[in-house]
Amino acid sequence: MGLMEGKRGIIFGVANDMSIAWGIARQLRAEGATLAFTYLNEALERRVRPLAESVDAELILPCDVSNDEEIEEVFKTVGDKWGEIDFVVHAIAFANREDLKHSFSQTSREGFRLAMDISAYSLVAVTRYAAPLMKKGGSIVTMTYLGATRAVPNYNVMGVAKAALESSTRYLAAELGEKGIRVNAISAGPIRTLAASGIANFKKKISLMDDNAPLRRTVTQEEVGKSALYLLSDLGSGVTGEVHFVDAGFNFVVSA
Ligand code: 0WD
Repeated sequence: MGLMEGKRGIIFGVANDMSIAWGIARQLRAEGATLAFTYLNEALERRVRPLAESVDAELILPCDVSNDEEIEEVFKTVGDKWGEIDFVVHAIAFANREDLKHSFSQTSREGFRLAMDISAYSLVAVTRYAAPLMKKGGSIVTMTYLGATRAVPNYNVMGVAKAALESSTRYLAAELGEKGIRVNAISAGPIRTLAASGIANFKKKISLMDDNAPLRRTVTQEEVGKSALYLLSDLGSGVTGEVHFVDAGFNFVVSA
């Protein structure tokens, strides 16, 4: 019997087959989870729908997480169909490209607000609607990066948003622990995805891993998926409020 047999949950953040959320979804499905997916807009629906159908998704729903009504609607639809859920994957981030290109002090007020809203606040909003459906407890996983705690070149406003996301993870875990709901973040090494293409010199981040990470390489979507499986299944039952590094050990190396 699979680790996720009988568990149902929602995956936020698949944009295409390179997405980290897709790597997580495949691991969960392989262990028997029943899945729902959200997509940001119609353009992405064309990519997400066939992927979701290939893992027998029961629901494929639109959701722009900058809009509370859309988040509420997702959980209403899921609640009507399933009654309860066991897990949520939050793998969403956004910042204006200009705000990732120029120097950090040039970040606009609106760009700062936008990055915080979509990349950090959305976890709070999603959790608010998810928690009432986690009637037997549950597990929520979000995605972060080392740039939350260190000033990583070019990560800029996204690093600040990830710091807020990691702190939100701890506050949500502290609040929801008594309901048996766990909230954790995975800090992944650099992986080539659509979102990563917005970070200047991203290739250099990968080559730094090849030269300096203890495993002498970066990590894969599949490896992030395996750690998410641990945190979302009963294997992670004693773990909450953590930032779990899946970065080939780079976190403890002083970068060159
Ligand atoms: O190296 C990397 N790729 C790392 C990514 C290292 C460590 C962490 N992460 C994080 C990202 O910051 C993000 O939180 O992992 C998460 C997933 O990112 P990803 O898999 O790298 O990127 P991608 O495949 O682009 O998925 C992120 C998706 C969006 O894609 P685009 O590229 O269209 O912005 O987040 C979704 C969207 O599908 N998204 C939204 N979903 C709902 N509402 C919104 C929104 N407003 N904005 C973006």
